Amino acid sequence: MDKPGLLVVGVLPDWDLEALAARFTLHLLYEAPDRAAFLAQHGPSIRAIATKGELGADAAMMDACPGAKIIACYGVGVDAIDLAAARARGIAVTNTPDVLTEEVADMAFALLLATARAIPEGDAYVRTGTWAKQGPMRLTTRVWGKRIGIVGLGRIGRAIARRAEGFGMAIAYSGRTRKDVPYAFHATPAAMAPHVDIFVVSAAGGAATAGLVDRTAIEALNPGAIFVNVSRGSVVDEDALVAALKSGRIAAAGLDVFRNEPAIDPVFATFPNVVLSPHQASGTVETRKDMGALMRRNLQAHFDGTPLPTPVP
Ligand code: 8YV
Repeated sequence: MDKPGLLVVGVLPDWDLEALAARFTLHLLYEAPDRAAFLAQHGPSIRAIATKGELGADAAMMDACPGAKIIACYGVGVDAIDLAAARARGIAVTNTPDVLTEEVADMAFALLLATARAIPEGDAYVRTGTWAKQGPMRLTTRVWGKRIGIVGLGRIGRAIARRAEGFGMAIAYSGRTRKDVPYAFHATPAAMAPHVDIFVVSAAGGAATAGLVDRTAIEALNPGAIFVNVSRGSVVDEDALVAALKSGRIAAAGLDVFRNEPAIDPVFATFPNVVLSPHQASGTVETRKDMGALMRRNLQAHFDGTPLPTPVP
């Protein structure tokens, strides 16, 4: 019997492609020079779509693959998938929650430490021989014991908070609802901003949070604050963030996500006090293997007619 067609929207590790190829005929959209022509040619044989957090799936893709009744996302964020269009077409959507939570929280702390303690600057200082020529480097900023504010206390936000506890920090969070946690609650990022030294964005992306960290919130940050984003570029007013960096009002930023990835605003690369990361928070071998396995379990369950392990409601 022919294997069902699987549209692979973005690059996946070889170990995933090999495992998927055992069950599906793979159609690699990311290798197609002409997406529309590729979808017109292969769409009719596609029975499932494998996409990624940052790539998603739009209504046109769904219409080009009318036999696809599942979109399995390799990532927790489904903001780039047109969920209303999927629902209207009776297409199930799954994602990969939990398996990447701790990894993304690690990245938030990596960016926080890298910015506050100027790790890239120190690395260059040693590497270029400046240390030997000029002596000690400039002093940096303390992390432990500081006040941290987390925008979005979901799974990832809570994992960041757990790490912050280990650093002896005073923890605050903003979100739609107050949670049963011993941390200070603020209804909005703008209300939280004046009370923290370190501001970490970990809210889910999508229309509901677009521009949530607005100009008011960024202008309310304390002088010398450190800004970290491991969620989505869309959550932050990037122009306001750039203005705060240009004016020197905030000390530094550690950014894993941006608007217009991967062709991000080149201004970010001009700031010596910004640590840049290429949307890599879940990008360890261990976690990506877990994400791939969970995505495949969802696809398998769909074709077996058993309950999906992690459906998106
Ligand atoms: C990406 C992410 O999916 O989980 C998410 O929402 O943004 C990431 O984990 C990952 O980069 C795979 O492309």
